[in-house]
Amino acid sequence: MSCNRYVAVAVGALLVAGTACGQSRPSFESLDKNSDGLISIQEATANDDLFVAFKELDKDRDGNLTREEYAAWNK
Ligand SMILES: [Ca+2]
Ligand SMILES: [Ca+2]
Repeated sequence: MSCNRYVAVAVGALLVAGTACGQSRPSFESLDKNSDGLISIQEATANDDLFVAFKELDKDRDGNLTREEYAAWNK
């Protein structure tokens, strides 16, 4: 009984850790809310990691990420 309980807790912790690490990046489409083919800084705020990386990824500094600019982060 107590052993099963321990396993359940361990599995639960792994699930939480996997979610917190966000191992799969969101798709370009899911971030491009208005479907204009660009991720604006406003759209990037939906993802904390992307928001932090935004300035670095926005190579031409136009305030938007193209699909190519986003791909540099998405690897
Ligand atoms: Ca957009
Ligand atoms: Ca750009």
